[in-house]
Amino acid sequence: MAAGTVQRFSVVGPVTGGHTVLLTGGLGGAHLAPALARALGPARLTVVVNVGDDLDWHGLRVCPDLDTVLYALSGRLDRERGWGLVDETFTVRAALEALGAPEWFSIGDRDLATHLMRSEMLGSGRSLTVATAEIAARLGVREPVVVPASDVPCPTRIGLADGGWCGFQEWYVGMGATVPVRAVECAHGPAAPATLEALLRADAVVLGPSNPVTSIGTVLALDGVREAVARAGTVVAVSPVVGAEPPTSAVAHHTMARRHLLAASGDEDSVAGVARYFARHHPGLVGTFVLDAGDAADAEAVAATGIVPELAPVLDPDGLARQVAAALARSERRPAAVAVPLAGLG
Ligand code: FO1
Repeated sequence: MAAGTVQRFSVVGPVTGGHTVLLTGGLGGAHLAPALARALGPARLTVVVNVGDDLDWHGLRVCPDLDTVLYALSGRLDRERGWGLVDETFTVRAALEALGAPEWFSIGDRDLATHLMRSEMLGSGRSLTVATAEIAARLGVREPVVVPASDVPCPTRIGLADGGWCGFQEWYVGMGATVPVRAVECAHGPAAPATLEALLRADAVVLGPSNPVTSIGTVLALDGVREAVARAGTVVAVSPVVGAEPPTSAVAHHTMARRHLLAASGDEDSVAGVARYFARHHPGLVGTFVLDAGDAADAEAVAATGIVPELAPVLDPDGLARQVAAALARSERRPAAVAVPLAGLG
């Protein structure tokens, strides 16, 4: 558009339908998905989960983020650890170790049943979307619908500061996320059809309080996802950083990882740093950035990115979900953000 030209818009139509997609990683999804389902009504929510952290372990497909979200929705997540099942035992792990197997990745005995069942279903030709729906149903999670971002393996690769490359879990668990990162390679692959369908019928997308690079960025990197998210009109991101409170032990590992991963692209691990990350890497995508009420001093720096800051009690899942739901309802009442230039009117 030439400088000085007045751009006029006609509103295409009101936002209707009220379906929301939560796009998330594991721990952020575990924090927000159950509460957002309560706030919106579970039938009005679809949870799209990152698969970039997935790995093959002793021939089994392990999907940490999907399982963390499903275990949270079924009330079985070990919330202190932040992954796996409550009241878990590790007998198989100890037996594997005794046989000389690499011991850096721990699979619990009951968690193992999930991976066995999923791998069997994938082996018999079912897609990860179908396998996830089956496992969800068996865990008693019928709604919200939980879908993997992709049906095909799209593993995130980590470029280490010393020059080598490794898989995400090798770095995150194997190296304790302590080794500085030079680059992050998000796989470009096909999004699961169910993910694209959910996004295309969504009025709003919430980017969960997950790692912006390896949980959200990995999903946005899949074919067609970024465009489908933008089409939803309302995009609300929740800050994974809460500066006002020291992180709990489950969150501390994620915090260290996030610092290294953001540093790889020259971004800062702070409330405003994450907003700047979205503004820089996904310009124009995020409309509202929800930050913790205790971090109100950062709101101005968030606003400087062009994204509207909104304060909420981020550490209280139900308070956060109510605030996110209110922000979505406000945007639904406004005329649609979708606008087209009216040619010929100057
Ligand atoms: N995280 C760890 O720190 N150590 C582990 O041994 C580990 C095993 C594991 C097994 C199944 C699962 O679903 C998750 C597991 N996680 C473990 C968590 C996982 O590596 C990360 O939290 C996520 O991938 C990062 O979002």
